Amino acid sequence: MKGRPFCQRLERVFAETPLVHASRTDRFLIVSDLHLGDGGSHDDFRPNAEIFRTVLERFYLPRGYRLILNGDIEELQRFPMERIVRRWQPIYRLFEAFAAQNGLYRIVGNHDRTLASLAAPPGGAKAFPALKLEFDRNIIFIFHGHQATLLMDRFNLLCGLVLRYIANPIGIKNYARSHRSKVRFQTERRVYGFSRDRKIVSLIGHTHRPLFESLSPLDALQFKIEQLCREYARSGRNAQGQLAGAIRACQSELSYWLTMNRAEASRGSLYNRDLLVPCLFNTGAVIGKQGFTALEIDRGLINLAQWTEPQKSPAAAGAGWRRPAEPLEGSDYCRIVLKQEQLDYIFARIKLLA
Ligand SMILES: [Mn+2]
Repeated sequence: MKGRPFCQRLERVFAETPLVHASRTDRFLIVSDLHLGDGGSHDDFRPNAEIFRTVLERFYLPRGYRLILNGDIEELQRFPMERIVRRWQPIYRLFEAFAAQNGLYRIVGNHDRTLASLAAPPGGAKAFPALKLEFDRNIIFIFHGHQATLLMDRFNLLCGLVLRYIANPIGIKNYARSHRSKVRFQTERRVYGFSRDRKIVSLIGHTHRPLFESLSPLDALQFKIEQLCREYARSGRNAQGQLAGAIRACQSELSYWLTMNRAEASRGSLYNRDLLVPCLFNTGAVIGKQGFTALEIDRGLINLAQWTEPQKSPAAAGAGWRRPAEPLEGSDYCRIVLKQEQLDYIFARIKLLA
């Protein structure tokens, strides 16, 4: 893989990114892909604007989290900056509050790439190509992810434009969808290989698909169901009733994630060829269909959190196999920790397995 253009590009970004030292008491919130627009019906951010603003202002800001915006914050391919800034004043004030109180880092994506040339983009932090967090010589490399598939993405954009303005036959639409899924798969596989070779953690966005320890929620649920079935076979009658309930809850959550990601349904895990190394994480997108996902680095732990309205997600029920959803006081929203692990344990496995 070394020597390929994408690899040289990632290598260069990696080498040029300065280290930010972090400690076991630090808290970081990492989000990506807000795609802020002009507030009109083509603005993808609009449906989640309220949940995003409320949760950041009432949960993460008062708890001292530093905010890392990992790319595609503004949708500059479709809207001019002035209109975005005018429409989303409350969001920019929130970014400024993080910058003033806790700390704010901005990383560019493919839809807001031009920000890197501004000395002070709106929100109060200069934008960089990437960020490296260092915990005792272990590195978490945070970047948007498009660098792994630049050319394919450009082709994808062209394809999208052709679809929007010129052609509309069903054949081409299906082709575009399968192409997008191929690009996403390739982005993940390339970044996975890059981080495994360097024995680091990479934390990306861009594909809009959450990943934790290199697994999607779908992969993780399938493993969980297998593990519960094994436990069921070993257990007595009393425990079996409870386990059967937990298995049913996992199954209903599995079908929820399948409807959320139809493209995923047709294909299995990305990494079944090798031993799985937990070196790739993805925040998912803020413009999710029912709430949003984010990664939290919380005093030595890393969490994949989902924020949603309780009635909208089967995971919120918990059903005896996962901690129950925590409501955010004074709002209709709740936080569900989908996955959680000790950073030390992740670094140790990468060192041993990669
Ligand atoms: Mn992107």
